[in-house]
Amino acid sequence: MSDSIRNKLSFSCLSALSRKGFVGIYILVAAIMTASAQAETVDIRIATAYAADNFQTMNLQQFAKEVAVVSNGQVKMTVFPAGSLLKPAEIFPGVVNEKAEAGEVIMSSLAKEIPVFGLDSLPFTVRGYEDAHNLWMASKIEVEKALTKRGLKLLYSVPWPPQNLYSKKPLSSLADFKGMRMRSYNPASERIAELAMATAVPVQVIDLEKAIASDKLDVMITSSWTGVETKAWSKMAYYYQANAWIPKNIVFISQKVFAKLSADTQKKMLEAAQAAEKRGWNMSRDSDAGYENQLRNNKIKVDRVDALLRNNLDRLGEQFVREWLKTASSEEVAILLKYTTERSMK
Ligand code: PCA
Repeated sequence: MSDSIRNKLSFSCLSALSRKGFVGIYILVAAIMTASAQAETVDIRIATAYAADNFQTMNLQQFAKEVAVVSNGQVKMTVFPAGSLLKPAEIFPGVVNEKAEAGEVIMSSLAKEIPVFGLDSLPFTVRGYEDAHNLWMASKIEVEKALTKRGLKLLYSVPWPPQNLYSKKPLSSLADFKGMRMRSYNPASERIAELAMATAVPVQVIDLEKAIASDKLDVMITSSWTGVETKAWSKMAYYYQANAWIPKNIVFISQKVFAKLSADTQKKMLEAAQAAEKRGWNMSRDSDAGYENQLRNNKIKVDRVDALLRNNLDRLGEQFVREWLKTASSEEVAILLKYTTERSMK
């Protein structure tokens, strides 16, 4: 074999080899990239107490979907509705203790453990959504601090429609509540039952339809939405627009889990959360009247509160706030002051 032929052969062998080598390296790099992309996929289970077709949960689902899209599938958020991952009372401690990566709870249910959350259900303190939003703006920083202390990060917060009174019998003064079985779902509704000389009956929303239908309750405070979802008309005949409070759910994630995401994904998740907050406030506000109509269509008498009962409720609310002020921290009082001062200037 001539040298030139030998050279040619060895060159083509070498280049074939190096092509093979290149392909090999390419495959190797691609495999590493895929593996690391797979390793970066973060699964986030979100626990909520509310039913899949509730507006809060539908909004949460959409948030989860949007996060999947903006993170190019790297973050997979799965919503577990109706207490299917953690029972309602276990959701908050469950995320703190890493039994789920994220959760949604109604803030005021934790008013005893986290006093600043109690601001959210001070009776008759907000007159409507605008007030509720101002209260949220005044309290958000302290709520975030309370979550940070527990290793959690706030994603967003959305209110339920105003909390109104459902009753089997007509209500015209506070005296009518005496001895009634009144459903409670947070310390505020529990204390109101006590102050009204009713008996507080704690019932989580997932058990509420059954509790009403099986005649365990005479009166309850909740939203138009929850009244429709629980077919309150099975026993309740009256609905009074008492506007007790406009309580908010918060959606939060474990800080540890959040820290696993790239800075870009974190930013995108927070943007999607902001959009969810805005969308949720609109869903809540815009659906309330329609849900009250559904109550009417099912023969519940929807009415305003009569003057005497209004007066009684307002006094009761004042007593509640006086009690709250005795136990509130200076930060909480400052929030209330900020909110009431700004409100009085409008
Ligand atoms: N529905 C939930 C929370 C507030 C509301 O409107 C409930 O009744 O438990």
